[in-house]
Amino acid sequence: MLAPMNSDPKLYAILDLGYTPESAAADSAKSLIEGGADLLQLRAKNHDPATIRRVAEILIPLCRAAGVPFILNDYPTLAAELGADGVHLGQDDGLLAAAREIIGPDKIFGRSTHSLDQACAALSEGFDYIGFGPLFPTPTKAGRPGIGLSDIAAMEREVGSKIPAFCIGGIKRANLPQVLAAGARRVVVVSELLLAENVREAAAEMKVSLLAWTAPGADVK
Ligand code: TZP
Ligand code: MG
Repeated sequence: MLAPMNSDPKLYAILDLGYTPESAAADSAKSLIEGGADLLQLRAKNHDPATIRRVAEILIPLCRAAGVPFILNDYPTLAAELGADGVHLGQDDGLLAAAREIIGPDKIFGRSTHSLDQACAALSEGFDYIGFGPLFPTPTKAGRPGIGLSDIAAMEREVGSKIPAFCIGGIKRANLPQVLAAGARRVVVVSELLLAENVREAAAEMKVSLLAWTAPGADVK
């Protein structure tokens, strides 16, 4: 059964095979989920489809059991075959309509955006959520400059008020307060969690900060 996105997702974790070997994928995913990840994405750049399929088949039951949507980065056809809950598309990964045609309409579709204009375009196209960043340069997405924090508030007003908008890129426990103070309400985190000594505790720490800062009635700047 499809796991829907909860109504107020805060922490979107990516299990990136560039950081986590296949042998550790299940343990890392369990820790991310136990730590409070609201969505889990499998990101596997430069891995063969057989590996992606194998890892996805381990992660999907873990996500299902926890009611956490499983999102596949790229590969709409594979996402459809695997029964993923959704697919995440970059700017160069084609139109939403094409992915919908492949996977079906009732899934979760996310788009990476790198500017306010792209965020607005993804909203208009009909995406269910966006990623917005990278806020800071990050080795996880090497070669892409950080867009900084200055557009977060406008993006939240124009897009984040209508669909979940997750800030991404170089977000750590140490700079999360700064990101939240700039207006972010949701984040995607990769290396900070996957490289943490204790993945579950690192995720839980970030989730607590996100919930505390953005709780209804909280003094959100
Ligand atoms: N898209 C924009 S930044 C990024 C992606 C996939 C990587 C973020 O990774 P990290 O390790 O949390 O900086
Ligand atoms: Mg992509």
